[in-house]
Amino acid sequence: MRDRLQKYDPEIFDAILGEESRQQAELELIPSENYTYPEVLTALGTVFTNKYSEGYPGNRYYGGQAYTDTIERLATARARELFRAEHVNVQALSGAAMNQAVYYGLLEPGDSILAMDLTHGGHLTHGSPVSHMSRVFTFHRYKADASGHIDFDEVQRVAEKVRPKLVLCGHSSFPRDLDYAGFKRVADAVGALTMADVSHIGGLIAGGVQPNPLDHGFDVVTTTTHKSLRGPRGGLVLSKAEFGRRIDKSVFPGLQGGPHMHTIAAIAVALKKAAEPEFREYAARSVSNAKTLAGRLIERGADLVTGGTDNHLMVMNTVDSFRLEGRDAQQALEDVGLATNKQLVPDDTLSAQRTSGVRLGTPAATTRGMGDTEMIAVADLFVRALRNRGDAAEAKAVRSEVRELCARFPAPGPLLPAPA
Ligand code: DSN
Repeated sequence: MRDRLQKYDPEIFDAILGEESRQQAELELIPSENYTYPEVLTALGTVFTNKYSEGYPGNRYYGGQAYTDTIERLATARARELFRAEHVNVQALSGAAMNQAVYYGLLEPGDSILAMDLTHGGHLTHGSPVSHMSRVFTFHRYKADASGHIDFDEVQRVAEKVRPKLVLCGHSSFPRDLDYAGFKRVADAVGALTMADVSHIGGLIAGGVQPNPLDHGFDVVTTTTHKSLRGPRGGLVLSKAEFGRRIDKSVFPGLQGGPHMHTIAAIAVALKKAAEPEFREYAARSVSNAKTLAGRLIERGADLVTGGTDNHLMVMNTVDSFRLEGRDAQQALEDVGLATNKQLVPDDTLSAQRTSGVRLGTPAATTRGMGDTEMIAVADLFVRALRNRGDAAEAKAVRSEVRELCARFPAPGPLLPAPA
């Protein structure tokens, strides 16, 4: 099959090879990225991509659904069991779509949502002014203090003032555990629904190393499937049974047409993997690796937001640590084969294009099989790259050590060639 693509479209084929080689030779430290399983890649590249399946199992608009129904039923059953959810929707095409589906399904335009401040770890789809969601719903904010603690008396004061219909927690750059019981208390006091977007830590919850908001009585939990969960790109909406019908209708026909059945097949495979005992070890190691990486970075003089991490990610203030804007730090790290992303720090005074920090995490390095020893080595390479920015000989030496480390811990995937 690869031969046919190579012959027919060498430009695309070469780009695929280039990306395979890049992923193999560079170390992925962006906390939202991962290397998925070969079995997931196989399921993605199947004839399910040919099929239209609007509707839900047993109730579709087109014929020929015997096998699509099988995979969607398996995917939903596996997710229900893994996350102890009463209802699951597996059709959202991405994280943005899954969150929109919840807002539109459970709220009315103009309703208020109380969500985390974006520079403190919230997400674009939690009401960033540049997101269409902020034109439809009214977002209000809460923050964490410098240690990552959220003052629930203050959250409650804001909630009593703005009377939100939905209290939303969850993050894309917050390195600390969340107190779900605290959010639930605030929501109950003002009669609001509760939603947690656990996209970053979905795999850590599935692996049993982070609390599950559903166990604390949350109404809705959303998670993407391609981050710590190691599946294909997609979104799950997990909820109490009473909200299932409204959420399903909101996903289809409210927001989307035909679901991507090849992705749903691949999500089902990833969920089967996540239920295996090895996945619990993987999740635990992602967290222990992050703690080791954070500890070593701090020892080497780095300033981490909240002073460390409880999960798989950390945010480094690169201006305070290395007198470098996030944008420049990201570039210096990329030059040596360490992939991170520039990141706003709490109450950042720089723009999102410049930023005062970078975000890094361990899910992908952990998938490669790396442990504490490698995390210490990575922290040291990281610091060398930033301290010696502009020194070409040092950058070359660091790059070569990163490559050597990556070659010893190959990323999974049947199609990946060894790095040059
Ligand atoms: N882009 C994802 C992340 O990096 O956290 C969230 O959408």
